[in-house]
Amino acid sequence: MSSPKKFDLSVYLVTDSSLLPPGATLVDHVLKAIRGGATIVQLREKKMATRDFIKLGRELHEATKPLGVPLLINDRVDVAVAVGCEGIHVGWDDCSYEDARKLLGDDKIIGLSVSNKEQAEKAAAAGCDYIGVGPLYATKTKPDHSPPLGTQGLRSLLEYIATLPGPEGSHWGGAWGTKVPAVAIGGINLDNLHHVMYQSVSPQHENKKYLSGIAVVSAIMASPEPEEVCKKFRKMVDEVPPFAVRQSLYIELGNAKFKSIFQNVVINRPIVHHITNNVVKNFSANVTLALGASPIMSEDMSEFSELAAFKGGLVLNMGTSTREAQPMLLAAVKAANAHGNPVVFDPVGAGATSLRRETASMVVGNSFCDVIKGNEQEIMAVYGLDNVKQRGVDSDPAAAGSLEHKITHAKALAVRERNIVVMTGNVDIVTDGSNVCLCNDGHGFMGDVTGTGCSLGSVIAACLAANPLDKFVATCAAVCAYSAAARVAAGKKDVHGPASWQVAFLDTLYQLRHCREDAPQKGYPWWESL
Ligand code: 3NM
Ligand code: MG
Repeated sequence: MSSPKKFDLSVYLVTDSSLLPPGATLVDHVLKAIRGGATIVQLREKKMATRDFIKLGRELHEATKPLGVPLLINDRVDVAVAVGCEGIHVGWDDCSYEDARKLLGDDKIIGLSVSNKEQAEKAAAAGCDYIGVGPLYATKTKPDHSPPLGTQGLRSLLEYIATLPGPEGSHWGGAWGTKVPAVAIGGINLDNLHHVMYQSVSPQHENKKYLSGIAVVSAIMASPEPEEVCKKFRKMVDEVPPFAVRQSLYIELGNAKFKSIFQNVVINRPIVHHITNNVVKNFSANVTLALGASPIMSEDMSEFSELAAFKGGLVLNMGTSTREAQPMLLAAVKAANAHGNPVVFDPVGAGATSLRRETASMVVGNSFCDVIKGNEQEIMAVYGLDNVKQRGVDSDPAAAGSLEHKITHAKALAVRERNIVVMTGNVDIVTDGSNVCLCNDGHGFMGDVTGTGCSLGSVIAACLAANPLDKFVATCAAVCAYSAAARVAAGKKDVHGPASWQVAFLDTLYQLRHCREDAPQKGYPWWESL
């Protein structure tokens, strides 16, 4: 029986000498990577003659051994035996785990690749020392790779792995799945590392399985600065990502708290960067201004990073988006993520066309969205259910389920994404996966004025940006106050239809900013109806 081994998978460097920048040599490059923080190295040379492979392995092992960084060999047990290094990594066309164990003995590290449930089961039955799960994203580094898992596929595979007991009587004690160290591999770079680590686990899920680290080829091997890159990888693997601001420990709802959320908008005047559809740009900008926040509409990638450096938030609404715009949308979210600015994603019509599905899945799969806001059909489309029915961008009432059914779906998406989901409808649902806040219907005029649904995204983004430690409450306050303002506006005496209501609605939202603790309640009656 093999025993548990001590090794650190935080930054797992897999080599590929064909990617080295001009003038670099493999051993020197790997040493620089180790100096930067690479914790384990796999020598992966697919095209090298056996004798050269062994020679290179020996040379590399001489360098890594004194540093205490394990060296593993890809595919080739014979090379590992000759080199005398710490272990191997094998896939399903290579030497089997059992044969490799026989050849290497109990002390060596043996890792297996896992890309699906079936391989996970086999790896569990073998009780291997660690697993490499991938490919996470499509990657040119491994031309023959299986279909990419994406963060969602990775998460569900990890959750499945967590349920696998492992071999009977082994040192894993029937808990191989929760204990076995796992790294993700495939297309991982400094740009996506944070959300890969953060979203690979759903904290509320009972079969929790965390990644121990990430495995990287090109982002390190092709870099002219392997030490710098590894330093960043090492730091980022352990840190809490900038977008993952903690929720305060207790959740306080109620009028006083809600008022302070809006007061903070006026005090902080966050910049709300909008990438939104052409129909609602003007209205959304006015709604943002009414609250005391500062709207900016930009669709030029070259300024996203500068915009994200301001204290603010991002509204990403894919309403009239095009295929060509996809990289631009993603760049905006990435810039916001990198600065910790909250992102409100509005997957307008997500289930209606394949372009919209694709755009939504690209955004959700490659970035972190603090809030996903949509109607029931859109939320279900993002969740990936097959039976999503959508007519244009309006929900199909015939497909709508009970409130309980809606809450279940909204929660499931929030759990999966580790974020907040707002499902709009007759009753608006706000959930972070465990807490649920229900807000009553706004007013019928909302359906008669275009942009009222989309501009809720602006209000949420402004509230989140101004209240970063209270994301859930800020979202609840935004959603509740928005519908309350719609009702209050409809009751104003000069309101006779959608046009006059729209004007009164902006006025009512504007009044939210004057709502101070010490202000007389008279004149601000919507607070009483929250
Ligand atoms: N194995 P990069 S993906 C070696 O899915 C390897 O098992 C994979 O390279 C798997 O970091 C992969 O350059 C290549 O994308 C990863
Ligand atoms: Mg292999």
